[in-house]
Amino acid sequence: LPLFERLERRIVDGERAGLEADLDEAMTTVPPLSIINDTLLSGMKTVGELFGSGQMQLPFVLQSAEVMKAAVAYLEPHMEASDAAGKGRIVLATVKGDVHDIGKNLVDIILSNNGYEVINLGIKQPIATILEAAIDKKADAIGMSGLLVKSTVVMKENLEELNSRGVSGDFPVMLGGAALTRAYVENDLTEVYDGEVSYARDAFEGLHLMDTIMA
Ligand code: B1M
Repeated sequence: LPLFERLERRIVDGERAGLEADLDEAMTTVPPLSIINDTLLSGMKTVGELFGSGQMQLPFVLQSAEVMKAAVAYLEPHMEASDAAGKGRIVLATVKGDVHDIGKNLVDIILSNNGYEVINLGIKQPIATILEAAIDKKADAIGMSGLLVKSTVVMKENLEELNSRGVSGDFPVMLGGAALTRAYVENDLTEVYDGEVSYARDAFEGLHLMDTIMA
């Protein structure tokens, strides 16, 4: 297979051996971020479709996720970081009950490489922990990620909790993840939250939103 098809195939097949050599070769022609966005993510999309239609079992999805994570970790040091530093601080977490973290970690990488300080709390984080970190670190915003449909409900509950703790004015909230839609966030969740809440389709929109929040 040609290089980029082979790389995409590696994600789908969960094939780790020789990954770094292929990534090195790919980086001679395109920047690391394009490799992630144009090649690796379309492999993950295929994985999602295969799993969703019952053609792929969970352990294989996990293997694909491991290869995806290894690839992103390998590419990250090669990414261009902006000189701007200290643009703002965000607490980032995958919500309670949800283990998906590849997208959240991409958001972390993009924000960190563009001058933001990211406090990445990891997966399955209850809102109490997220809020505690946000207060403790004097964060400028809270970011929540979640890929399960039930996580969209958790996000709504989290926003209600922030309201009832009286901190909605302190923390603009950015939400993202495959199960969310812009309409749900912009219609239903803005109704719920007394502060600012916005939807990011991908990590770059997340960066753009942070720039807007900090402007
Ligand atoms: Co899961 N899983 N999974 N899974 N998994 C999905 C989400 C699913 C859609 C697959 C499917 O059925 N087609 C489905 C959810 C269905 C639903 O809720 N209706 C599903 C399921 C069912 C499950 C389990 C329940 C399976 C089971 O146990 N029976 C289980 C969940 C356990 C739990 O959470 N409690 C489970 C487990 C797993 C693995 C562990 C095997 C693995 C995760 C490994 C890991 O993350 N460390 C996994 C994977 C890999 C997937 C799919 C295939 C791929 C997800 C991914 O990494 N995509 C996924 C299919 C899909 O999403 N269509 C699926 C790549 C990633 C870069 O995209 O995270 O969307 P994403 O991030 C994007 C944007 O959304 C955005 O930026 C990123 C791009 O730039 N973004 C943000 C994300 N967060 C953001 C936050 C922001 C801003 C932007 O600001 C704060």
